[in-house]
Amino acid sequence: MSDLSSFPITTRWPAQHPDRIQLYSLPTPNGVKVSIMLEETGLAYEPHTIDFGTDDQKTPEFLSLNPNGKIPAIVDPDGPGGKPLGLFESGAILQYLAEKTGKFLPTDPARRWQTIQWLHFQMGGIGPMFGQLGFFHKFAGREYEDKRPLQRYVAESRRLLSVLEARLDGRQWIMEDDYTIADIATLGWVRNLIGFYGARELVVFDELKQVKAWLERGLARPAVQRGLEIPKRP
Ligand SMILES: N[C@@H](CCC(=O)N[C@@H](CS)C(=O)NCC(=O)O)C(=O)O
Repeated sequence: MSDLSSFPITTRWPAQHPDRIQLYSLPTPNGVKVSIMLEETGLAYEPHTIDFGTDDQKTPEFLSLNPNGKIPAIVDPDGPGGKPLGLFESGAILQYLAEKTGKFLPTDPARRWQTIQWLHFQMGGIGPMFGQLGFFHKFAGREYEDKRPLQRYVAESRRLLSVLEARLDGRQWIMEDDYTIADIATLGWVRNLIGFYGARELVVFDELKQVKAWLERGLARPAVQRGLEIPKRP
């Protein structure tokens, strides 16, 4: 039986199965990366819902695991050397889980680095830009009179999508025949942009034939469908 008592987060969200990976999350575009990955790999895990409505992510217990106050975060009772490991930042968690299982990250060194490169393209480009577009189009920023920030993030999001469109030309996944953590990181963000954020027309999504077909392929995967609903919303 694993001892997770050194992780204060477990006092607020107790582990029923301390031998399993503990996931603290919500089905947002960053959150679902990890639940999809856990579903794809088949690793045993226990999800805990972090409710933004009650600012769970700002509680001392959550901040003890992620001082940045954002989901997703995990505790792996069986980390390196068999010791428990806590991790935050979805890109780092995806890479960690890929290396732990030997899945969704090519072993060939050059292809491995290219996958990590595309993962960072999502982390540093798609995530932040689409997120700001969401703020200025769907959330509080919608009320701002000055439309230049919205225009800036729409233009940047379209540009990033066109980079993805070119990459996917003639490829079924970002890394050709290998479905990888780069796809897992990006799928939820593109789905969210045209779905929840309501920006389909704004980014002229229907012109992006390759991205559209890739998104459909991704969303057809049963593990993706399950991961998109985990943890349960409050
Ligand atoms: N770079 C971080 C970003 C995480 C992030 O922004 N998470 C959002 C949900 S998608 C969040 O927790 N927001 C709550 C808040 O900011 O209070 C990662 O990829 O893990």
